[in-house]
Amino acid sequence: MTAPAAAGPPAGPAPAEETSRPAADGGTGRTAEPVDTHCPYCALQCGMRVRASGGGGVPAEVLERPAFPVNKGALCGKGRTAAELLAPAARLTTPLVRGADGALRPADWPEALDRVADGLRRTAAAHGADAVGVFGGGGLTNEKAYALGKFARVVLRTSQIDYNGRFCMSSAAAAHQRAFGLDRGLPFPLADVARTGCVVLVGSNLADTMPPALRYLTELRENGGRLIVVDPRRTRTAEQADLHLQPRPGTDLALALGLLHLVVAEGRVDEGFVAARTTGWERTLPGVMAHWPELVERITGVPVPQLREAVAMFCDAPESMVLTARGPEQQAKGTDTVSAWINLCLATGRSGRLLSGYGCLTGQGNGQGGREHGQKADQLPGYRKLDDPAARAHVAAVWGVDPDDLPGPGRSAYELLDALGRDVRALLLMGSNPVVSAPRAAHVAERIEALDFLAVCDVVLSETAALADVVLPVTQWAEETGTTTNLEGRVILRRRAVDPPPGVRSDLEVLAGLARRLGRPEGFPADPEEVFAELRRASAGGPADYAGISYARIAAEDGVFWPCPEPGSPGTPRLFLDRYATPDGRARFTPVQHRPSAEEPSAEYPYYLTTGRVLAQYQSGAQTRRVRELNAAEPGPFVQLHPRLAARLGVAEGEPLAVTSRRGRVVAPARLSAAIRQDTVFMPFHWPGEGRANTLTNPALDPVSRMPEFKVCAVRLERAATP
Ligand SMILES: Nc1nc2c(c(=O)[nH]1)N[C@H]1C(S)=C(S)[C@@H](COP(=O)(O)OP(=O)(O)OC[C@H]3O[C@@H](n4cnc5c(=O)[nH]c(N)nc54)[C@H](O)[C@@H]3O)O[C@H]1N2
Ligand SMILES: Nc1nc2c(c(=O)[nH]1)N[C@H]1C(S)=C(S)[C@@H](COP(=O)(O)OP(=O)(O)OC[C@H]3O[C@@H](n4cnc5c(=O)[nH]c(N)nc54)[C@H](O)[C@@H]3O)O[C@H]1N2
Ligand code: SF4
Ligand SMILES: [Mo]
Repeated sequence: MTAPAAAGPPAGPAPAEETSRPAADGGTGRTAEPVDTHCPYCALQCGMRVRASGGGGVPAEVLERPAFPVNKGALCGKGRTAAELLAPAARLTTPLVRGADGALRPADWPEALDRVADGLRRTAAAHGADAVGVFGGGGLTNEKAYALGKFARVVLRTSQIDYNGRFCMSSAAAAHQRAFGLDRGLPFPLADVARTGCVVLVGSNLADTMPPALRYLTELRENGGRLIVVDPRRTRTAEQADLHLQPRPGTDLALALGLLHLVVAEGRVDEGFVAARTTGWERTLPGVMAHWPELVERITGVPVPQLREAVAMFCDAPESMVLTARGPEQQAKGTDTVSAWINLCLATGRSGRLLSGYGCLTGQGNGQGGREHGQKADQLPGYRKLDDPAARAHVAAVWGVDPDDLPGPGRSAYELLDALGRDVRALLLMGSNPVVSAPRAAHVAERIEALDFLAVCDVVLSETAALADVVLPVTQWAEETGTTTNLEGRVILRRRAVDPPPGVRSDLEVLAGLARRLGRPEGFPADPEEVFAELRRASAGGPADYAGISYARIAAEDGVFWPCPEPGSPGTPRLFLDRYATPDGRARFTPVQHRPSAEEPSAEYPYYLTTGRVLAQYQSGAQTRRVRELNAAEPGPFVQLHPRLAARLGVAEGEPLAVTSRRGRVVAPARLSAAIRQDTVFMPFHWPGEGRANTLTNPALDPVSRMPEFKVCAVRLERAATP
């Protein structure tokens, strides 16, 4: 990165003194009572209790919270060890600024915030407001996501904001909107899964990615229900299944069409439901009929008898569900793929009624709420659309600005990262580590380094933060209060249980300090409950309506499901039972056709690479790689491959294997397993460096959702020389 201009005195108004924060423990350094809160990591948002333990080392302990209904006390190893990162030694405790020598050095908060305000202001002055970008995260609380979106539109007045949720569930969100007129990951509580008759789990490795949720699949089978898992690997989740379909990566669209073809051929369409509650079936049928079983077997590799067995299981059950996760969604045709699975549900009447339906298993801690309140490029709070004049007018009134002053939609996440150092020259990043997690990561790192100015808010010095001109150390889950919305659409409350170390501030305090410096002191409170009160008003009347939800209600009711328009309304655990959120109240079929992945194996790159997760590491690993127990369980990258493929390549267990795609080359130890297809290798993406999976991945984007194709690219494999 080019060295930032030396920070002059801020041109904005002189900052008032920044922060006053009441101590959680009344200043004693000890909190006697454990506090009910939630895990910092995935979308299951397991309930837990945290007790401040005082003294040095790890300042808190994580306890079970059996009364919380979703996880009923169970936690995975990540949740159990989450408190380790609260220790001052494990994280950042002072702002860092890049000095004239090019190295990061400690700084005090006023200097650091001045530098950020100055960097953003200079870029906007020289290149226009849209030369300043903002990148957020689906792990941020609703309050932070809301404040970040407002900060971009009102203070920076830039259209260039997006977030890592684009890499996560955006294809399912787009397909949800298309079919139902509304996007809530699960339109029913997770517990319904245990009571339906058949679940098709498409590209989810729940056993590793949401372990406490496995109980619902176990209960399903104990209740006599059947489980079908669709995954190119025989995962721990697939091992639970009555039927495991093991398709080639990137062929889920053909698979869903093939199943629906058999539904039609076998006369199992629910004509009454289709007539009464849907539109578009006639237009959809020809595409379905074009995917006859033998063709689908050729495309997917799934034998016809298995297709028939799956249709029988799905249709013989009185009720059934399809749940998708990243496997089918993180494809350049992810939106159409999810639409195809929704079409299957609609044609069989498995939607809009109790214990039946389609759902997406959202991933990040606030993957649901984070996509509702305005950090997305095309969006305003309450899941309103930025290009809708009525939405602009409503939100502008809450923000006290002229609707015409709100910018329009900006670039999607990968397109924004790709524009860095060119059209977008300064970036404020909060809650993501794209140097590890973005597709074609070497290119993204290069773009980030080409920025004139980068500011990163993080709890640790992530690989991306290490490239910043200013790093702002922020408080964490157990040190702050705020709401998240779990994968069910249940709005829940994380509560402050311990005091943060001196020297860190909350993301909300950072935004307040920057807004003040940039001449917009009002409208950016640092108190989360105040932000939430405004979010309620901004979301009122929108699709994701939080107006009736309060911190007090959440605490009293184990969370409240949106939409909840009035304080007196009960919230909405189950959507679409009477009508869909479309203008005519009917669900919409979408005609879709199978197409190949953006990159298919060739002579030069003969194998599929797919990527994903392991149990003990979380995302870019910025947090979990710093936790001893987790790191011991999964210390580094690997390439999972079938023993027969390994034999052909002459590589043994643990030996370094080079994996090369059109974007780059990585080396990681081979991990042999008969659980994976022989034409496919799998790499987890949690590590930087030589074994970074995203060096290889293809940034081909879905035309609707702008989701990159993390789950399929073509690679070459070679034994690497042992170092
Ligand atoms: N331990 C752990 N848990 C996590 C996370 C984490 O990083 N670590 N992250 C959280 C987040 S943000 C998310 S989004 C979720 C993700 O949760 P999941 O979607 O369960 O996780 P992945 O491992 O990305 O992908 C799931 C499965 O998709 C399969 N797959 C690969 N390609 C294809 C394909 O073409 N078709 C099909 N049908 N399947 C395919 C993979 O083999 C893998 O087993 O996990 C959340 N929970
Ligand atoms: N190859 C491949 N790549 C993928 C995927 C895949 O399946 N395969 N999955 C994609 C998916 S689904 C996702 S969700 C992304 C996730 O990838 P990232 O966006 O990189 O997600 P994290 O690693 O969770 O990064 C969050 C960062 O924010 C910090 N942080 C945590 N909480 C807070 C907070 O409250 N405030 C602030 N300021 N910072 C905080 C953490 O320390 C960490 O550095 O990766 C995507 N990348
Ligand atoms: S399953 Fe997810 S929310 Fe639950 S403890 Fe593990 S990481 Fe945390
Ligand atoms: Mo995700």
